Amino acid sequence: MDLIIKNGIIVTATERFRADLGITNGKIAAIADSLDEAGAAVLDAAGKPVLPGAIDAHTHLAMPFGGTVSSDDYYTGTRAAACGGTTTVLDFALQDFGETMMEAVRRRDALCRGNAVVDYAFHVAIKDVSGGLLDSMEEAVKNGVPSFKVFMVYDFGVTDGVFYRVLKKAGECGALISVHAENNEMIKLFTEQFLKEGKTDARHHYLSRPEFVEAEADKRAIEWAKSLGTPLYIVHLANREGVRAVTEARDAGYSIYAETCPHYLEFTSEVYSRPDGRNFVCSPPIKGEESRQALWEAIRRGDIPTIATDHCPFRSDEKDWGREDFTKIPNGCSGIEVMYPYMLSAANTGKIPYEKAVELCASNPAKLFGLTDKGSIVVGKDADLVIYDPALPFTITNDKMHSDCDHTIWEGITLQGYPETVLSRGRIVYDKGRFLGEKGAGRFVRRVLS
Ligand code: DUC
Ligand code: ZN
Ligand code: ZN
Repeated sequence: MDLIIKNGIIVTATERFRADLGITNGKIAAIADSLDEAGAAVLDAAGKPVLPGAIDAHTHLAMPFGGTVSSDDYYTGTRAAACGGTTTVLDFALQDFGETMMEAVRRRDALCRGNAVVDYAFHVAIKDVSGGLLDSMEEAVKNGVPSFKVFMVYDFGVTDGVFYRVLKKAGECGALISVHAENNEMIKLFTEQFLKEGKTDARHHYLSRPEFVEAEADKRAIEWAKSLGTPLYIVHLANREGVRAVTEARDAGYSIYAETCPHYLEFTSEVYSRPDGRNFVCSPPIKGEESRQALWEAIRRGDIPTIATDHCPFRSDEKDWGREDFTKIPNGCSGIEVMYPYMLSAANTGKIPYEKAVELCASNPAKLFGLTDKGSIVVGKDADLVIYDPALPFTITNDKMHSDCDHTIWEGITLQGYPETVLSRGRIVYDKGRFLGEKGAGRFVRRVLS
C-alpha cells in the first residue's frame, strides 16, 4: 500500500462508517477496520469525514465569451477546483463551424493537456450540424465523449429544429444532451425595450430574463425529449416553474435530469440591486426567493440530482464594461472552488445529509456522465478523496481562493467546515490551505454511459 488514510469516517452516497482506506497506484486498494501500515505513508483523518472528490460537470475555463475570455485557464481553474475538493472537471469544447465533434474536443484538449491539475473531460457544445457534422456524434461517443450540449440563447445558440435533430441523434447513438434553456426571442425583446427606455443597470439583466423566460424554455425542451423518448439534462436550473416541470416529467417516468448551482441556492435576485450587482450577472440570472426555496426542496426530494458550478469568472474591469449598460457585462461568475465546501457546509449544518452532498456532487455526476472510475469510495475506483474538517469555520475571501480572478461573488460568506486535504488519484493536491498539486498531472478521462 502506498498510502493509508487512518481513522476516517468514510462517507458515500448511501452510508457512513469508520474505516481505514488504503491507496495503491492512485486507486482505492482496501477499505477495512484496520489496515497494516507497514511500508505505507499514513494520513491520520482523526475521526473526520473522508469523502469522494467532487465532480464539477459544468465549467467554462478559458472560454471566449462576452468580448473576452473567462479569466481561469485550464491550470488556474483546475488548481482552484483541487483546492475546493473538486477532483474532476467537465468543461465545454465549443464546436466551431465546419468542425466535427472530435475536432472540437482535440482543439480544446490541446489547451488543457499539460496544464490541468486534476482529471478532466469535455462535453461538446454543438453549433453546426450542417453537412454530415451531426453524424460525427457517433465517433465522439466511441472515443469516450458521450455528452453534448446545446444553447437556446447567445450567438452560438441553435434553432429549435437543430435542437430536435441533436436530441434525436443522441437517442440513436446513446449520448446525453444538456441544454441551456432560456427563450432567446423574449430576452431580445425585453432587452431592446429596456435599452430604449434608458434602463441599463445590472438589475435589468435580471428583468430582461424574468422567471418565465427560463421556465418556458425548460418546458419546451422537456416536451421534445419526451416526444423522442430521449434523456435530457437541463443545466443550471434556477426557476421554480422549471423545477415543477422537471418534477412532473420525472414523476411520469421520463429521464429528465436537472442540475443547479450553488449561486442559485445561496443568493436571490436582490444581489442585482447591490452596488457590485454586475459581478453577479450570469445567465440564467439568479431568481427570487421562491425559486431559491424550490431548488432546495427539489434537491431534498431528489428531483435535482446534481450540483455543478457554471464556473465562468471575469475580472472586475471586464464586468465594469457594463457599468452603464447591462448588455456589455460578460455573463458568468466563479464557483469551482466553493461548490463542494458550500454543499458540505449545508450538510454540516443539517440542511441536507452528508450522503446527499456526496450524491449531488460526486456519485450522481459520475453515473450520469459515465465517469466509471470516479465519484465513489469503492475498492478499484480512483483515489480522488477529500478529508473534511467539520470544525473549521471558513470565511470566503478572494485572497484565499486559487482562481485567476480579482474578486468572487462569495466574498464574506462563512462556511461551517472546510476541506482539510484533497487527493487526486492518491496524490495530495491540497493540504490545510496550501495548493500542492502539479500542473499537467490531470488526465483526460474517457467516458462510457451506462
Ligand atoms: N452563462 C453564464 O453566465 N456564463 C457562461 C455561459 C452561460 O451560459
Ligand atoms: Zn449556460
Ligand atoms: Zn454554462
